[in-house]
Amino acid sequence: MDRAFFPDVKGPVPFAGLDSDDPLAFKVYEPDRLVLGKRMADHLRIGVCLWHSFSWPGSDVFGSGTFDRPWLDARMDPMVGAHERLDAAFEFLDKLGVPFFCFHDRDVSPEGRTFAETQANLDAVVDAIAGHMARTGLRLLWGTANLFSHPRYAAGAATNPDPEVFAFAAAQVKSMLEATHRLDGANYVLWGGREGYETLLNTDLAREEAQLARFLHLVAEHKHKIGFKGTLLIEPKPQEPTKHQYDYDVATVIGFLERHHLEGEYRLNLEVNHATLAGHSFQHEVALAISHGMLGSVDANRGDYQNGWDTDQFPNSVDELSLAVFEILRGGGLTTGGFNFDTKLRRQSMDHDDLFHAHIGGIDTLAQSLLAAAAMIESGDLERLRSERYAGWTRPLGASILEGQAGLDTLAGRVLAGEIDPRPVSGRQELLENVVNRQIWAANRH
Ligand SMILES: [Mn+2]
Repeated sequence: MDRAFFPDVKGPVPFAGLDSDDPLAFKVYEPDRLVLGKRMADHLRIGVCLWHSFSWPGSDVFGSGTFDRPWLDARMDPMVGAHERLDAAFEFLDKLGVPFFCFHDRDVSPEGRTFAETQANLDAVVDAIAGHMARTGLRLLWGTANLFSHPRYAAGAATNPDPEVFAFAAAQVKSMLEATHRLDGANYVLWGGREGYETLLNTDLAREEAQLARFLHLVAEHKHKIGFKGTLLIEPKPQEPTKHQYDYDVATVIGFLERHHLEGEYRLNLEVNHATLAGHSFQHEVALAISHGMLGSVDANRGDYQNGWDTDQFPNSVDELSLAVFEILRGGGLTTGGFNFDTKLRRQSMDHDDLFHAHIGGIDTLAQSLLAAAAMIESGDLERLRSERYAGWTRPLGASILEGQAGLDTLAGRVLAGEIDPRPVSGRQELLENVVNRQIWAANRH
């Protein structure tokens, strides 16, 4: 495209502070601001996805696209469209001023009549992406392969009853893993796509689990073979598009990985709304992943509590997100991961600038959550109260139990002798909730 797709935005979007009423300025996100001794941008490592924002026309199951995305026009040569899309996407990324982006193979590059043609299309598009990256300084947070849109994947990819589909998916992941390596991606994500089932009447659960484990071993082997240093990530989700997705939630995926000796090769990409759909808080999923050393990256898009599907909305609640960011900071922060906006505009948000308003608001929500979480860490109140709660386990009785010196006989004998007579103590939940709120409300004073 010769002309700008977002002519009304000069870019990069500036930081203007809370007193500014400029809708095209950040109110909180200030990339170079130091938080706990580290740049805000380096804490958050924000990325934008190319699929929902540039490859989705705003369609839903009841209606066709509402967005102006000229490169999606079916009458256009798909490779011409692919390049136009990249021009618009990198104009957006560059003007927004974020460091990272993410993409699926099929969302940037069309499928050809043969796999060889598909591969040639992807190679050409990856060449163009490399050029845009060199020009703008943008980096790839992660790449992934779309193993769910084409009809061949209707019954899953790795878990398909037909091994030819498994083989086709393997070829596609090999290709996209190598493209991600070439673009120096920080991670590679395997989202479960359609790895799940619609009905148990035609499904062999044990067989499908074994197939999925084999697939993930093949991917890890190829990663080492080509020397890719990024992190392999699995993204838990409980349902949609299938009735039951195998990567249900953090606990399920960790159990699966350990059962198949894959826990050393994979970490988790956690999405806010996938936690909601699984019946968990996002804080729970983050805390559980961190407690197992398995947190990889975050998809910051949220759902809607009044419905049960994946709305992929932009984050807008500091109250909720700050608790998850607190867990991340307490766990040492993100390493190769980041906060990706796997987010969709609402279907009526059809102005070009709506894409900016959505991302600016989401990024400011993340930045404010970071400030609140950092204040919770700095005050030390939460850590101190939690440590006090478990203090008995550092004293002789607790230590003797954990170290295996005290069996049931010993413990029962001491209880019988009246040496041990525990008194209930307060969990102080409301006090703790007040501590959190005070830090959220005060975070901007620092
Ligand atoms: Mn996601």
